Amino acid sequence: MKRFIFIGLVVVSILSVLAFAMPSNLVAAAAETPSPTPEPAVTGEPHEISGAPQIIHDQVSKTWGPKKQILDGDTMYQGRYERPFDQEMLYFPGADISLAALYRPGDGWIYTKLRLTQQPKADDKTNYVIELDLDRDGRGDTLIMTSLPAGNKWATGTVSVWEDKNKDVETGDVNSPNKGDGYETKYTEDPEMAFARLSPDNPQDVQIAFKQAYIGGSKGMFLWRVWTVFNTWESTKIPPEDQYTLQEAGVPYYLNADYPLKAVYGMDNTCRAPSGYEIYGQTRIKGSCVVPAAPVH
Ligand SMILES: [Ca+2]
Ligand SMILES: [Ca+2]
Ligand SMILES: [Ca+2]
Ligand SMILES: [Ca+2]
Repeated sequence: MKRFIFIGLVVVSILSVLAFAMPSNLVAAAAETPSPTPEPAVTGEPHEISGAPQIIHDQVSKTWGPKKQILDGDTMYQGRYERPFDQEMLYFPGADISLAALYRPGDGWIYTKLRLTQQPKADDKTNYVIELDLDRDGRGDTLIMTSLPAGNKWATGTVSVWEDKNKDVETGDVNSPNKGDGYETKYTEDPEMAFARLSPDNPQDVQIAFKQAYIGGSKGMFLWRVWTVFNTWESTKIPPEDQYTLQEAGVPYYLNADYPLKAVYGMDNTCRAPSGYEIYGQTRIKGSCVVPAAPVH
């Protein structure tokens, strides 16, 4: 018995060390709340956000950003970006994601929050994006994009939804970009599929809600992550590793030979996290969040 307790303590200790060692990548899973079936189609606006979120932390670059560089969090071959800078390496804290949260309260909507390092404003010229990977192959399928929402009320006016119908997103890599057409098809089936607003509670948050029917209902499974992209980035040019090599893109690490940023600037994203299911240990999903290894039974 003592031996099992000892092993248990060792596992707990290792997990604690992992949790402290990797704060920018850690993903915390929230329990799913099953909703009643059959699921009625929702209409009207999303509601207030409730329940426990799943949270993805992202690198915050406010210390090094003003020095025209970053310390960590940008790995282009993994599709991970930390480039909230313009072409002159001027830092935009309102475009620097610090965390993302996703809520599935079971009311017909899925809610997401993007928390920026500073209150977002129109001068940031930034779009806020949630990317969905519906077949969970580690390649995005849909972008729900909004420019800066007008206010604290849910509205569709700033939102557009783009799909990769011809499935060419992330089929190349940074060494041989596929030069595809990204998320080329505008989704028009339901003009009220997604809403956005500024948070009524936290001035640093942009919120996006979309119908859970889009991901297959209350038990739907998908991978997700969030982006900020300057509004000069069309959905057809995302992700940028499909369009540019590392040399063309430039690098935000000061001592790197490819510093400073060149073609790929004005961009931040998070790692990818699963919703509705779990990933344990090693995964082949590109840019996946680091998750603790499965417990040994
Ligand atoms: Ca990032
Ligand atoms: Ca960031
Ligand atoms: Ca996919
Ligand atoms: Ca495409």
